[in-house]
Amino acid sequence: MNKNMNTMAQLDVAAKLDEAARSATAIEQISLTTALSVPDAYRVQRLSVNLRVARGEKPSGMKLGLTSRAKMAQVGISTAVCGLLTDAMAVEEGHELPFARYIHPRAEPEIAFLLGKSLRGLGTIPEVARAVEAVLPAIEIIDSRYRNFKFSLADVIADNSSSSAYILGQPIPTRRAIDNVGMVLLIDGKPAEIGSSAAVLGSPWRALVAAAHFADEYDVDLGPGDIILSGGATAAVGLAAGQTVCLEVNGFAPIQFKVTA
Ligand code: OOG
Ligand code: MG
Repeated sequence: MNKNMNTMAQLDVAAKLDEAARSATAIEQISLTTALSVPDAYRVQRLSVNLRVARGEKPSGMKLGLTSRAKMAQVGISTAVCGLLTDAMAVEEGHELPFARYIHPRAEPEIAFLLGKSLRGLGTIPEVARAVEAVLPAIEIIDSRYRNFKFSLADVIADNSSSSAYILGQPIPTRRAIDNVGMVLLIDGKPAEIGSSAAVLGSPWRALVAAAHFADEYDVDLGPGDIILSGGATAAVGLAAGQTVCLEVNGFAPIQFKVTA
């Protein structure tokens, strides 16, 4: 096996993952048959998002993943990752999420940031905080394109870190403290996961610093209007058609959506 994939091989894998997402059909882990390094995987991720952009989707920000112990433990990987968001992944609060569009979707409670300025070159919490216009609660819907939701670090990065949809709550000015706020994810009115935003790297602000570093390393433009998802504060919850999913974050209006067939 080669040490580094060539561009054709990267494009091939990107197209395969893109098609798996479009057809909601699980595929075998790439790393089982192909030597995939982490830099290769980020390249594949970018190429697969480029396919979406070529179809008219607009980049809308970045998601951080595996930033809490609960998330790391759930998938057996303890390295933070990032993925790229597009406007087609945004689902309006109160709307419906069609289950048939996904393979095995899971919901997770997150804190999101709405940027007012570019993150380029910023490296500390006070610096990145000045680039933020508002903070919001968010539910991320992740959906691994791999069978049984099983993957290696490089596999999940190539698969755009399982990005599939996100639902944002009401934005609130950044003066509101978000370092340690209670978060409850309810399924049909019953608490399914309970946690705190502090589970995310000690504070979601650290995830924003990580986003700035990832953006510099992988040359991603993040600026006014873009959303940064800081990562699930608890384990993700598997969804089923018919459920009503609600996220309550202390100090914010609740977010709710229904999973339809
Ligand atoms: C990887 C994506 C992780 C998060 O918030 O930690 C993620 C996965 O769990 O499939 O989005
Ligand atoms: Mg997430």
